[in-house]
Amino acid sequence: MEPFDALSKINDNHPKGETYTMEVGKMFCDIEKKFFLAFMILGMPLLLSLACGPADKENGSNDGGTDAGSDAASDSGTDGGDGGQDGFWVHIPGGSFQMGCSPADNACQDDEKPAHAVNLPSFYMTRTEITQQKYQEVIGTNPSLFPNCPECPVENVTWDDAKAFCEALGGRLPTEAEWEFAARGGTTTAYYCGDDPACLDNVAWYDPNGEMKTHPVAQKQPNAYGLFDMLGNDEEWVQDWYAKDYYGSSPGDDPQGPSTGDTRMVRGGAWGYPADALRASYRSGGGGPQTTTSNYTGIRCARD
Ligand SMILES: [Ca+2]
Ligand SMILES: [Ca+2]
Repeated sequence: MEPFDALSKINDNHPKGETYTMEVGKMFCDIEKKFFLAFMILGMPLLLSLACGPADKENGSNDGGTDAGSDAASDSGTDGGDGGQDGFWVHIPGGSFQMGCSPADNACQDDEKPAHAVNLPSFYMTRTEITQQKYQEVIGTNPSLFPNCPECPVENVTWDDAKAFCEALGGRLPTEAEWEFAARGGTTTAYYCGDDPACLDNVAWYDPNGEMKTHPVAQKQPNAYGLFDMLGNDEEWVQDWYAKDYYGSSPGDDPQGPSTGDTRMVRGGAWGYPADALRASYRSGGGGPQTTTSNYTGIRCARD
């Protein structure tokens, strides 16, 4: 199956679809009106409208705080403890959990099943999404499409950019399993705030409250591990390749994802996504090839 066919199939599964930059022309022609407008607002190419015509309503859309890390570079790799309230890295204890479709979740897609036991050694995760300011400090540029917001998560980065950034901090991208374990924070509900999406307003920026843009990190309530914006704001690149049926054959111990694939995973949903796409088990195969960029997709790092 061609990768783009696979993505189209995934799109069919999702209430609002998932569209990413497979080919520039295809992406922008497929884009939902709202996403299209976001680009327009950002001063992105007027010429796209000329090239593609009006956004296609039928095609659905992209499904798509204080920077706790302002002093992050200095403690990267050295914080052996749990990290204080202000720590850049948060210690995530090892343990076992059920990865995939939550017991009371009726919105799960096929790729979230079967739920299966996963065991992970301890690791560290960044308390927040990587901010524009932090990215600028470390890499020397800020590729973000949302301007004038240094405390907002960096976006418009490829998977390769994300990987390179984390490695520059002495870390790496989290595996998909680490991401979900960290996001759940010991919970077994669809969202880490419960099974009712009404709880999301307290913890996440997403379509109903996101106002079509990213927001400074750590303004909403953190999860049980003290991680902010695991759901919403920007979705986050993870290490793994995407395979729809991977959960049927995933090893139980520290799974690393399929050995190869066409698209990389992103997790957590974003500022413009519906509640369904912020579920802890939700898998977006629409992260796209690792050269894809979007103003939905940013970075969170892990390390051993
Ligand atoms: Ca996020
Ligand atoms: Ca999916």
